[in-house]
Amino acid sequence: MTTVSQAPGVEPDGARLLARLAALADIGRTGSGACCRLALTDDDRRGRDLVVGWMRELGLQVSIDPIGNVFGLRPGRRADLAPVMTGSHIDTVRTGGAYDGNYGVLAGLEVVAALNDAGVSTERPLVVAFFTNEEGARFAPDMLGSLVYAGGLALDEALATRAIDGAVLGEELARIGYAGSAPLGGIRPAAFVELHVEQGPVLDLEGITIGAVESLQGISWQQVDIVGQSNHAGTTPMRMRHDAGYAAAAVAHFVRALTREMGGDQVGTVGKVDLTPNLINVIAARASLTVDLRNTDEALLQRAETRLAAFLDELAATEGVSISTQRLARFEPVRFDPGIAARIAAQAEALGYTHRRMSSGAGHDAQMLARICPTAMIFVPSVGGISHNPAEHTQPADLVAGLRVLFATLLQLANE
Ligand code: HGY
Ligand code: MN
Ligand code: MN
Ligand code: MN
Repeated sequence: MTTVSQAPGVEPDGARLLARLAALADIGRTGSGACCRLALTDDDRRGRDLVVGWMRELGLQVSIDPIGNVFGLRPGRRADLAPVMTGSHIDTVRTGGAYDGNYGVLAGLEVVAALNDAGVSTERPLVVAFFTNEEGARFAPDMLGSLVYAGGLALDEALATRAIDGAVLGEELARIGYAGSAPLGGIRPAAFVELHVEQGPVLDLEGITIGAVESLQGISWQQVDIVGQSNHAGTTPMRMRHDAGYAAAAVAHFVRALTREMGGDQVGTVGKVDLTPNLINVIAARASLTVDLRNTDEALLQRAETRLAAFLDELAATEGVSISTQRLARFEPVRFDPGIAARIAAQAEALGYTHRRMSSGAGHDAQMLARICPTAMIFVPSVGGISHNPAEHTQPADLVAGLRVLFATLLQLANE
């Protein structure tokens, strides 16, 4: 595969990227140093306004669709050709780091800035995008904006989604001024490449700079609601309890034991537990918790879901509580485009970076774009594999390496 640079001598500016990353990371900064811009909050709006401002400074044609996805288009020599798109998200979890999502969007803007500075045009238009509510931390499912864009979720159903704080998605979108009118799915890319920090330990442990991401594991999110009976913590004999707090803890223990028993790629997380009345001397009347199960193999993921359902039935009977579940997200494992993954690996090789093929443990907008066009991802190492944590860090040299591979890969695709 030829990897002759389409713009010899043109280099993206790593320092400019790092400066933009620092500026964006300051929006929604918490006392503990985290980056907190939950989807469609005022902090998310401030982050969106900053990035849209940069898009306009770069001369991009900005369009916003009805679910708040934002696209910045740089015309190519051939307006009749479908664009090459890159991008990610800028909403964060509550304990977000500086790079999750932000890095892919701002690296895309740096590719545009470098081409503008050098006066280099491309055959195809280039688009840099950021998608609404990738994290799914405030509104479920995750990757909601790119899922609607790819036709996997009806717009009206998405707009009616209720947040964990009770807000309605469509109302929040209008409130922050990002309920756009551009035709949904109006921009149909010829290819999509997402640059992202790995958020896991593989590249860092192996001392490898670039991941050419070929696949992404399946994701199952559900909410489990348990109704027991509040009672006095001191007077109620153990045999008479219907303890929703104990039942919630039993679910978390089961999920951990299930992952141990299944082994392989199976992971499971109970990340959110709310008890009512949540008081020291009251047996919990109700518990609401979330279970996140993931596996690279669809059949195994289904088996994990079935095992959990059977355990919940058994727990309800033995503890004398009622248990109901609600599916919050369910995505099958995704295989990305081998041709694009190969281009990424070849560009990394040509630029002299160590690289390997790999799968993604995290969900990404790319898994939705893969439904409508050839798609793959570029990973760079996360120090210690830490993410969704203010300690999230990637060495500047690795951030620049990912930027350079993205630059070369987009240029190659935009001139094919
Ligand atoms: O949960 C995920 O993997 C993604 O960050 N929303
Ligand atoms: Mn992300
Ligand atoms: Mn994330
Ligand atoms: Mn993600």
